[in-house]
Amino acid sequence: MTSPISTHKHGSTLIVTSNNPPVNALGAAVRQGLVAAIEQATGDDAIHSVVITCAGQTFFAGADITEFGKPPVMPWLPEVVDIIENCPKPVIAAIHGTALGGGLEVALGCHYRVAVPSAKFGVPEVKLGLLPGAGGTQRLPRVAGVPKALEMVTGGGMIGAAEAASIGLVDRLIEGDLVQHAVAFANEVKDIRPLPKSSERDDKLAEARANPAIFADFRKANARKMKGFEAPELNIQAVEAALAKPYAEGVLDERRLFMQLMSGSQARAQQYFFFAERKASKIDDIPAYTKPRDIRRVGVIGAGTMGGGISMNFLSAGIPVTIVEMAQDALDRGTGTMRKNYEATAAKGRMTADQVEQAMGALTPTLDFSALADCDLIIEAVFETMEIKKDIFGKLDKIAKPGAILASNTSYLNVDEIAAATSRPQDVVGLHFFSPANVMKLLEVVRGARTESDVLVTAMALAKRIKKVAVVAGVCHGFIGNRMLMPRQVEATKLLLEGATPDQIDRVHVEFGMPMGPFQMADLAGVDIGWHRDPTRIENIRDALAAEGRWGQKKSAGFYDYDEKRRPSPSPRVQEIIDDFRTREGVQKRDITDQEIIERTLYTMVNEGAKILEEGMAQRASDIDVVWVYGYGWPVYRGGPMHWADGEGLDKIVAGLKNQEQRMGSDFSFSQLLLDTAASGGKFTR
Ligand code: 3H9
Repeated sequence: MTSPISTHKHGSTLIVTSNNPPVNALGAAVRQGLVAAIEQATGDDAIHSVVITCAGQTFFAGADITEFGKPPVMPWLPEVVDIIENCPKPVIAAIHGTALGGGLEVALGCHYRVAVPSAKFGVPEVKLGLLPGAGGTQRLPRVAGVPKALEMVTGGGMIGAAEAASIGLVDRLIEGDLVQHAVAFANEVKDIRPLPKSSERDDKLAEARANPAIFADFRKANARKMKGFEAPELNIQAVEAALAKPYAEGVLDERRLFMQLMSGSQARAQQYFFFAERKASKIDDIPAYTKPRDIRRVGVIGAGTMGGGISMNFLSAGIPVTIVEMAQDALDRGTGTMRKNYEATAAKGRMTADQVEQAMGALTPTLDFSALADCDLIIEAVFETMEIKKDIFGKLDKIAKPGAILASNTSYLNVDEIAAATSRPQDVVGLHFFSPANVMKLLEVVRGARTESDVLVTAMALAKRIKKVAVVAGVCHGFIGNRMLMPRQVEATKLLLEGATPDQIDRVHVEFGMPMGPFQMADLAGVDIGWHRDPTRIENIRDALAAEGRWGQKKSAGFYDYDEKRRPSPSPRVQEIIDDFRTREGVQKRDITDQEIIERTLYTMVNEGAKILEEGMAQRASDIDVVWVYGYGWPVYRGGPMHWADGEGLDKIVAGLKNQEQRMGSDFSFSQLLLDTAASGGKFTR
């Protein structure tokens, strides 16, 4: 097998090139090739300097994640980085694309770093439940300073080349041919001794030592973001070691902390999720050569919260939008909200005033439905009523140009029935955005019985363009996400009658890692959503709350009471309503354990997920996990409901559900797939 590392001499410089598509991951062959190249440079008197560069789209994007969990192949990356740093001749990293994780660590092992202005730098290990384990937690603070290193290792985000240069992570920015300029740079520095080694620097550590509260302050300021995750704290501890100990001891701490993380369930879940997310974009039964349709202009019907949010996605990506409403005031309100949202983003420094104008300038608001005629994709985002949707699609059928994609943002309704209102069901698809649509990353792409392959491929490609993660769902009530929410809601509400409080149920969910529990979510979304609006018709607890105007946060009263700062507290009135219902229904009050709440609200979701899978409504179990992590905030360190269930043990899930089967009554039935997989000792996701 040929090595992905090749070398050639250019004068007295040895140019070392990695060619390991797609992202130059630092797999075993790359590591071996790098060591051999450094040995070659060391042993050749005619060589005075070394340039390490990468072919293809990017500099090394990190260790090869597919090797994790397999028997290690030597040399290990930390050793490789040390070998580079100990090369007696200057080594220069020539960086383009993304220098990430182990890739940045290799660059830090080099004596100098030069980069093109578009290059990006980061240590995303924390997103895989890890820390930069090839000396990165020790070298990065020495080079970039402790505050920046803390931000980078715990956040996992990227910084641009200009910033990298300003903090000393990059020695020179290069316009023009990267390798040619890197060689020129190498010639400039080839005689400088001693060689600057990241591991030997102390100036920036000394700055940090002057502020003993630096770590405590950082922990406090970021506590909310890091809650529940193990990796950020261990990243901090590793940087603390860089400050407190000599380099040689600091790396030992780094190694110990790295191994601790690597052997934990969070790292397993987060690495699983990395691949799950990438798999979600693939549709198994559609050939890779299927070409997407060209989308140059998007139409959106409805300028409400959803329509506005959906439009913003396209505008932000530079795709013009025509937005249609029925009345001028609704149109003005909608476009006004969009502008306000953009301006709020600009105020936070995440957009320039020019970009706001550019985005708003690409919006065409109109009351004229026929203005949609030149759109390549039209997304309907109006009331969740089948009759209205059918009427709209009937009208669209008459005005949309041939080949235009007609999409519905429905969250529950039957996309096939909507498609049947047109003469072109092959062009109809569901595009279920999650609220707030300009923020939430998830997009459920609902595949109708007759949806054409190229329509689906277009939807998936478009999702990428607007920076969403798309998951394909089949036509069923609530698709993947909302369908799994239903059994959770049913059981959570029954648990109130049986003796649990909203507070207890929500606490169990929040402790599990969800951003909020079912009743906090109801209060946020609006208790009145889907309510029949007849205050005399009180059939359940939710009806009773809605009838009293307890519509949730917007009314400062819902399942909780809210103060003027929207802080919730348990509501005596809600408890009265629950107690009344209990008496009315003749339910016996009893103590509910936290475990029962988990079994009835989370195990039931897993069961529903298994049904979705066995009915073919999701392509794969990992897609269900992607929906729950990106659509509902399922903690990524638990991988998603299906991965979590595998970790719990499917036999335990089945046993828990059997325990509760009688209490759940006719609301519950087992998924045969869950029973069979558990019985055979199988798993959904591994
Ligand atoms: C690490 O470095 C640990 C060390 O500190 C310590 C060691 C001791 N490995 O994302 P894309 C695949 S941990 C293997 O769609 P993009 C990916 O699965 C690592 N495979 O492209 C996909 O495969 P497929 C720290 C990888 O252009 C294909 O490449 N580094 C790796 O949208 C294309 O990926 C990271 O966490 C990998 N490291 O984005 C960086 N990376 O085509 C992770 C990607 O079969 N990577 N693949 O589905 C990324 O963030 C993005 O891939 C990147 C490109 C920004 C580079």
